[in-house]
Amino acid sequence: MKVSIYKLLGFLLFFSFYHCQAWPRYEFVVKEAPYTRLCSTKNILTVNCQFPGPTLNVNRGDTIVVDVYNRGNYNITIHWHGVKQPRNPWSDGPKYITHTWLRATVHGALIIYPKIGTTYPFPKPDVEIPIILGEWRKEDIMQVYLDLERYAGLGVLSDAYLINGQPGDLYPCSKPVKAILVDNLFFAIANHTVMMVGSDASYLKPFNRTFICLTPCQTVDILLEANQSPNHYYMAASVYTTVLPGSYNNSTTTAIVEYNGNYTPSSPPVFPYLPEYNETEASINFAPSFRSLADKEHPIDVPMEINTHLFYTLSLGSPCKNNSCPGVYGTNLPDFPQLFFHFTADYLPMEWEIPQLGTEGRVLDYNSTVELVFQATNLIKGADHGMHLYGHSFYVVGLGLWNFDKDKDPLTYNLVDPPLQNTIHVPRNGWMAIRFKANNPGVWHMHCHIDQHMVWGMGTAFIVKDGESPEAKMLPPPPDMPPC
Ligand SMILES: *[C@@H]1O[C@H](CO)[C@@H](O)[C@H](O)[C@H]1NC(C)=O
Ligand SMILES: *[C@@H]1O[C@H](CO)[C@@H](O)[C@H](O)[C@H]1NC(C)=O
Ligand SMILES: *[C@@H]1O[C@H](CO)[C@@H](O)[C@H](O)[C@H]1NC(C)=O
Ligand SMILES: *[C@@H]1O[C@H](CO)[C@@H](O)[C@H](O)[C@H]1NC(C)=O
Ligand SMILES: *[C@@H]1O[C@H](CO)[C@@H](O)[C@H](O)[C@H]1NC(C)=O
Ligand SMILES: *[C@@H]1O[C@H](CO)[C@@H](O)[C@H](O)[C@H]1NC(C)=O
Ligand SMILES: *[C@@H]1O[C@H](CO)[C@@H](O)[C@H](O)[C@H]1NC(C)=O
Ligand SMILES: *[C@@H]1O[C@H](CO)[C@@H](O)[C@H](O)[C@H]1NC(C)=O
Ligand SMILES: [Cu+2]
Repeated sequence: MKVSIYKLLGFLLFFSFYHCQAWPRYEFVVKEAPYTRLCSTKNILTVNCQFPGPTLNVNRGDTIVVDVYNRGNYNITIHWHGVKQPRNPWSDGPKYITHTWLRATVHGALIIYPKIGTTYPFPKPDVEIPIILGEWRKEDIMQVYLDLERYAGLGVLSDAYLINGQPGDLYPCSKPVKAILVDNLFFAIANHTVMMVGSDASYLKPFNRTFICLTPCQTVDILLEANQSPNHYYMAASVYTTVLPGSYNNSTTTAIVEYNGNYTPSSPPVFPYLPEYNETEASINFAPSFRSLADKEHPIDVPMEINTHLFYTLSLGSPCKNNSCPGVYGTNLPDFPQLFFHFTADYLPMEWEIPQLGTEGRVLDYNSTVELVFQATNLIKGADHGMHLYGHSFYVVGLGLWNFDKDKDPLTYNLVDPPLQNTIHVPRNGWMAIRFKANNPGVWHMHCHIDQHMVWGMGTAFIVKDGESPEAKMLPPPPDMPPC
């Protein structure tokens, strides 16, 4: 799984293929390769033996072809966040077809530059650097996953966090780096504010921050102005969590930003301020600043008339162990919880911690306009969640802490310039309201991107029906689609 922050800068003309008619073509060979981190070596699954995987640089509107050869031991699918798959739900990465834990090492950045002849809605950057925050476990990643599924335990803690595949010099056996799986991370660069200009492949109205907080697989575009005195500065990331010390890895990953020129760098480099692991305020004051550009060149299309209201609670509970959930799938996911209780109360009855097990999805008519409120609950002390929907990006129209109030909170919705996202951080004991138009036929997985939560069952699917016209119908499956 990946969390990537990339700065979209510069305009690179890599591709001579604009001169010929052929589409740019890339080859991804997925296979194992030995990698050493933290003094020990293990085989990990990689793309082209690279970890993180290769970066693809494309322009908006390009058609590219990626040939993927699987030389690994598991069946996989490859999927890109932020890229629409119109009418094509066949590369969706559901469980039993792909193993999401393999994302721990099979991930990379796709950088989309503006259409040729157009430019950014912000100052054109001089250089561009993808930064991928990740995690490292010394144990084999599939073993971690299988244990989690069999015993429904907590899983092993990460042994390190990574910036572009390296833990950084605060860890043993690690060199300074020049330049996720399960945790929310704070990230900062010493003495520099960063300007947020995009998230999940959509532009934002710029705003500045001295640190940011990302949920697994969230992507942001930040501009860094190199306006400080020439020196060496650490960039660093550490965990934000609501669990107790000892239940997470409190280590910090680093890389170093080096200015060019003749100077004597401070030793050690200047270290940034990162909030404490449990500073909820710091983790949630980020998302409310996200606003779409919502101007003539970058219009928004937020549904104003809603015909499908959904309210999904997010709770930790007792999952299906050893694939013991009944049935294949059904279409009876309730639109509302059977019981409305004080979701975020300090103490909740133990018996509510045991959920009904099921494999239910929700059917949506083509073009339905959906409002979905995620309400985090405090069952088993609650947790933060990183909700992700395939097939559709959605507008985040509202968010808050504590119980959603159906009478008051909708009055505070941002319907003017809400951000367009595909992965969102629903804070512990908070709620988030999203809107989208179900105009992409297919079966689309929706799940928490914190992988333990997903293994514990925090996921469902939207089954979006075909529309009337041929352009509103699902494409046929690929010929090599595995049978049921
Ligand atoms: C799941 O299966 C494994 C072996 O097949 C067994 O050891 C384990 O106890 C089972 N777990 C549960 C919760 O039934
Ligand atoms: C966190 O990571 C460090 C560095 O790898 C490791 O030494 C430490 O044991 C880990 N802590 C926990 C609680 O797992
Ligand atoms: C970084 O910021 C701190 C406090 O804001 C300041 O004391 C220090 O001189 C700065 N370091 C550099 C190298 O600019
Ligand atoms: C953000 O910081 C940049 C300098 O890095 C500055 O030019 C810009 O005006 C700031 N923007 C806001 C909204 O404060
Ligand atoms: C990190 O955790 C270890 C043990 O779990 C503890 O000894 C250490 O003081 C902690 N470090 C910080 C910075 O909290
Ligand atoms: C964070 O945890 C520390 C102890 O580890 C505690 O002293 C502090 O009050 C906590 N802060 C918040 C905001 O909960
Ligand atoms: C779906 O919505 C689009 C855009 O609003 C509209 O053009 C189309 O006719 C609608 N299709 C159906 C079947 O309602
Ligand atoms: C991969 O998929 C093929 C058919 O689609 C199946 O025969 C094979 O057993 C699968 N392999 C694994 C390791 O799941
Ligand atoms: Cu979750």
